Amino acid sequence: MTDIPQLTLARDPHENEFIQAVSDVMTSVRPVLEKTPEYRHHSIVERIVEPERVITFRVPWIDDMGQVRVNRGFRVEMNSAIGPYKGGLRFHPSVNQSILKFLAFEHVFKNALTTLPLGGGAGGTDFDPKGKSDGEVMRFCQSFMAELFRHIGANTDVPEGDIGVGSREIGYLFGMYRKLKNKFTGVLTGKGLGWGGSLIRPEAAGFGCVYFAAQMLATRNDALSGKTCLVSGSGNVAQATTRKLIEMGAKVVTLSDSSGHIYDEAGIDAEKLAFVSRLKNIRRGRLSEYADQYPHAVYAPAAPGQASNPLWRHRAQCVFPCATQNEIRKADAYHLINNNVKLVCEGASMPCTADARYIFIDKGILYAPSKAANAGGVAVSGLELTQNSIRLTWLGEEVDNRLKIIMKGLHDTCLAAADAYGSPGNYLVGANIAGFIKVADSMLDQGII
Ligand code: NDP
Ligand code: 2IT
Repeated sequence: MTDIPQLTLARDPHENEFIQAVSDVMTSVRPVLEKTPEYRHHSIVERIVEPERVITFRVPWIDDMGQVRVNRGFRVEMNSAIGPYKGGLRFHPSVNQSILKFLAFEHVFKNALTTLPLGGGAGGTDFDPKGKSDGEVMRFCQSFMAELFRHIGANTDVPEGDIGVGSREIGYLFGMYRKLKNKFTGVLTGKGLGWGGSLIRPEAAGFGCVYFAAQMLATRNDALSGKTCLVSGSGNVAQATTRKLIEMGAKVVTLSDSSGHIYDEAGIDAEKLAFVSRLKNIRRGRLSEYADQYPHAVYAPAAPGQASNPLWRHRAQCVFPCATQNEIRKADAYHLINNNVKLVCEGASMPCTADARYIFIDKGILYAPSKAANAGGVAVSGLELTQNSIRLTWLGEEVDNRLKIIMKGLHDTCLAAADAYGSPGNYLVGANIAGFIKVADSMLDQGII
């Protein structure tokens, strides 16, 4: 706890996820702060942990029975030193200010690492889209945007999807923004291809994560081909990660949702993945149906309250947590190590607890923190904004090539920063230091604001 600015603890003692994210960055950047008195003199740390603005608002909507319901909406505008606030909207019952501050804080550094001019933000609501009709989701999104539209804009704050927000929700949100502002601008990313979206955006976080993993393995003269992989989640990031792993010749044996996981020893191939995409994206069903469709696969229900998750007890060389924060804990990390894991690459935001990530690093496992490994999503969001600005749509191949270049540059930047500050090969330290220096220097240049 000594690395967390005391003010953060004093002001927000219950914001556990935010404190975890701040502690992670501050522990890594300690040598930078020691070497750079200007940062201390200008209170960069004290300023960087305080959001520039937090907006909270009431979201009333009418359900299919005619009952009025009320949820809470948020947008955390964390830092705009290098560009408009940028980051996802999460719709999940667990959403609170701590989770959104952690996501927004992560975005400040992740977005800096992409090399694109993007600041950091995040938002969302405790509304649960699960089990709601399309009409209910649309009315909710319209009410949410009826307040949010005042605070966002293509040059101000540009939201995108996150957990529970996919193309359906972005469509309803964009439609309402356009109606309220009478403007067609790139105010949201993740838009449909027919109305300003970018090819490869839906796949970008997962593809980028696999490109990053391939780069890490290459530093040890190794490759993904032939590796057995565990993937968690079955949403946007998990599906794209699985697709790219299959394309690269790896074997993915697990997927999960919040109810449980499936283990398919034969491997999830392209046809089985297409079944999962239809199940999750169109029918919005539960992953347990996978084992009905493919009876050789085993379904295990989630075991909440236990110290470890049975998904991480399977043997694999490569692990891609792609569901949610803190899904790999200390006991899970030891299970994976005992099963000779070689690489852990975070598709989800902060999916490993601090204990778990330090175990991986201590044991010499290739470990990529989310702010580096899943930056492909926000990077292609930046490319979507570029295409909107120049009113052009690039070919998928062009976007994918740019994504590959960004992920390679990001990988090398992390290694170079880790090296320069005495932690060779440590991607966690490298990502935190490189992202921090870029934002801190921009803040210094722009004065006390
Ligand atoms: P989706 O909503 O598409 O999928 C989320 C998946 O995770 C679902 O399978 C969901 O299961 C599962 N899940 C959600 N919450 C929990 C929980 N509390 N416990 C167990 N499982 C859970 O979201 P995304 O794929 O977009 O996002 C997943 C992660 O990736 C998040 O951490 C997000 O921040 C990060 N990310 C997303 C990007 C994007 O562009 N969308 C980009 C970069 C990172 P169920 O269906 O049961 O809810
Ligand atoms: O966590 C993430 O990187 C996202 N949810 C995507 C954010 C974005 O603005 O593209």
